[in-house]
Amino acid sequence: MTHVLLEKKEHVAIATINRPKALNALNSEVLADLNELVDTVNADSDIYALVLTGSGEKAFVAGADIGEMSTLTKAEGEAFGKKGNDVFRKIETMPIPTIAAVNGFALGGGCELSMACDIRLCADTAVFGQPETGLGITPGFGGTQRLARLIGPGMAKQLIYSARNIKADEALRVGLVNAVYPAEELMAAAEKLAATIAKNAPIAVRACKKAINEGLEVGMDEAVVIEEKLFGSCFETADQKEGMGAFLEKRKHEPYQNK
Ligand code: DAK
Repeated sequence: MTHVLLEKKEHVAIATINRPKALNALNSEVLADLNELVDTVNADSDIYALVLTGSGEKAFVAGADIGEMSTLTKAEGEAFGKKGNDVFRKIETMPIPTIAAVNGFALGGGCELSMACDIRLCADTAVFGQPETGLGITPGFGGTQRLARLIGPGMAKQLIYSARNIKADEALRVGLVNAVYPAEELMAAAEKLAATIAKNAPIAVRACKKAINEGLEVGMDEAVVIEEKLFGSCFETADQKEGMGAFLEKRKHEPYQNK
C-alpha cells in the first residue's frame, strides 16, 4: 500500500491515509489501498480494533480527488461512485470496531469516510462538510445516506443543500462526532479508546457491532431476533466462560483469548 500506512500496537491497528500533498484526497489509488487495508486487517485475527486517521496536521481527508473527478463522463462518474461506495461499505461492515480520528479537514469523501467508521473522535481543529453541491455534484460515497441516519434528515439536508462546513464544536453539538480533543491529544485518545475496546471479549464486541448495524436495517421484531442469535452464540465461547466464571469466583478475568 503506497498511500495507507499500517501500524500495529498490541491488538489495535492504526491506519494513516498518507497523501499529504493533496490533503489526503481520495483518488483511485487511495481507494484501492483502503480496499487492501480492509482485506489485510480482516485477515489478521489478532487485530481487535482499527483507528483510521490522516497524515499531516491539516487534513483527515479533504474529499474525493477533484482533479480526477473533473472530467468524468456519466458512466465513469457512476463507476467512480461505485468504487468508493464498495470500499466504504466494506469498511462499515468490517467485523471489528473502527474509530475515525479526524485530525483536520473531513470534507466530502473525507466526511463520508469518517461516517463509514463506527465512532468519530476529532481534533479541535477539525472541519466537516459535504461541499459537493457547491461543485455541481451530489455526495457520492454515501453522504446523503449516512449523514441523514447519523444526525437526522433535517440537519443533514441543511448541511448538504447549503454545502456549509462546520467546525468541531458544531460537529459535536449535532452528533456527528462523539468527542473533541486538543489536536495534540487526539491520537492518544483514539488509541486509548481502541485499547479499552480491545480488552473486552472480542467475539462479544464483534457480535455487538453486527447486532447494531444489522438491527438498524430492519424492524424491531426482526432486530431483536438478530440480537438473540448473537447473544446465544456467545455461550459457545471460552471468553464467556472465563468472564462469567471470574465474576462468580470474585477474581479479575484472564485476558480474553478471542475464542
Ligand atoms: N482533491 C484534489 N486535490 C485537493 C483536494 C481535493 N479534494 N483538496 C485539496 N487538494 C490539494 C490542493 O489542490 C492543493 O494542491 P497543490 O495546489 O498544492 O498541488 C493541496 O491539496 C493543498 O490544498 P490548498 O492549497 O487548497 O490548501 P488550503 O489550506 O488553502 O485549503 C481546503 C484547504 C481543504 C479548504 C481546500 O484544499 C479545499 O477546499 N479543498 C477541496 C475540498 C472539497 O471541496 N472537498 C470535497 C471534494 S468533493 C461521487 C463520488 C464522490 C464524491 C462525489 C460524487 N460520484 C462518483 C457520484 C465526492 C465528492 C467530494 O469529496
